[in-house]
Parts: sequence; C-alpha cells; structure tokens
Amino acid sequence: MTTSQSENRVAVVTGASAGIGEATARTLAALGFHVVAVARRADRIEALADEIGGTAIVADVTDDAAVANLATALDSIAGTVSVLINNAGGAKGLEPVADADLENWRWMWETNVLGTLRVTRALLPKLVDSGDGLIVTVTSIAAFETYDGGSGYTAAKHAQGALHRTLRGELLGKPVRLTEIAPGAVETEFSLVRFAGDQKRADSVYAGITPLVAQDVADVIGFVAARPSHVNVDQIVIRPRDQAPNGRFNRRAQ
Ligand code: 8X3
Repeated sequence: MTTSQSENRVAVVTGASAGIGEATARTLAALGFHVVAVARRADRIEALADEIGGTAIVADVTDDAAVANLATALDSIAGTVSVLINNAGGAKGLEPVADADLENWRWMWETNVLGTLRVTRALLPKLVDSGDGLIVTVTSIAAFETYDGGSGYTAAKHAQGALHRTLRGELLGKPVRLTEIAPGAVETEFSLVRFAGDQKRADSVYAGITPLVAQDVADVIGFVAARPSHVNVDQIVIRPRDQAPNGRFNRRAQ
C-alpha cells in the first residue's frame, strides 16, 4: 500500500497513550492513515492526536458504555474503519498459582480478553464495510508460552490469542484480514504497571539485556498494514536477541 492508498482511511489504535500503541499510532499516521487514538488518559492521546493530525477518543476498553460511545463517535469521523489495532492490555503481578491474586486475574482478563472482545465486536461492522479491513491484535509470547509466576497473564494472553485466531475462520470470505503480533520483552510501561509502580523492580526485568523498544514492534505493524489486501500475515513473534522461549534471557553482568 502506498501512502496515497491509505489516505483518509481510518485506523483505530487502543492503548495509544504510551508504548507500542503510541508508536503504532505515529507509524500508521506516517503511512497516511487518519489515526484514532483511544485510551483512558485524555491529555496523552490529545497531545498525540494533535501531533499526528488524528483524533483522540477517551475510552476504557473494560467499560461497555465507553466502547459503545467509541463506535458512535467513529460514525461522525467516518462511516468505516479500515484498521483496528487491539493493543490495550497488560499484566498485574507475578505471583505463583499458589498465591494467585484474584483481583489481578480479573483485571488481566477484563483488559486483555474482554477488552479485545468489546472493541472488536463493536467495530466489526465498520471493518467489513470498509471493503478492506485489518485487525491486528497485540498479544504476547505469553499467548504461546508459560513461565513461573506468569499464570494470570499467560492465561489471559492465551485466551486473547484464541479469540483473535477464531475470527480468522469466522471472517473467512469477508474482506477483513487478521494478524497476531506476539512481542517478547519490550521496554515500555509494561513492567511498571505489572509491579504497581515499583521502578526498581521494573528496571530489573530489562537489566543486562537489550530489550525491544516500542518502535521495533510498531515498525512490524506498519509493515503488516502496508501489505496488499490479498496478503494475510497470520502471526509474527518478535523478541530481543537476548531472549529465548520460556523465560530465558542472556543477561550480561551489570
Ligand atoms: C510481555 C512479554 O517477555 O516481557 O508481553 O514477559 S515478556
């Protein structure tokens, strides 16, 4: 797709206030999409939308009414949506199953799984109506693997991946493509949120390795969005060279 082909096409990015979502919003805007940045933090997405010539819509993906309002607000911007990036989500806690915190599990299920379900279901008619829709769901390597202490997050990410992959069959014959992007360690607010603002603990996740940065993932999403409409990139796993499957890292001495 050239910039002119994506001109005036609408791309909705959830979790656009920081990290992978923010970088993806910038990347899609540079490709010529009109980007609708969605998140809870109004000040962040309004500044981003101003900068990239897009639109900010404040919505919490765990809130039914907010997602319904998002769909209505999109009607006034454009009748259709060409690209949906399901990026909102995250982790809370790193407790073993024996000490599992049910509130953390509920939060992870609500944001990663039901959040993706709510937004996807609400925007599906608009994606179909575009005649050339694309849904990118940012899952994680946690959608394919398990690791000690990660059960709440890996369970939610496995479920989010299953939801996304199910649509690949259910939408067969409809003009909507589906891509799952599964990143490994990306240095964003992810670990800060997981560890409830404990910066030292968050930093230790990336100590001695060279993690991915948000733009590394956004570049891949931009590549996917720029493929011609007959090409469906089903899944991409992307992790740092310093990370192998199942929680193994090459950590250099600090
Ligand atoms: C997060 C992946 O490797 O940081 O989605 O646990 S990792």
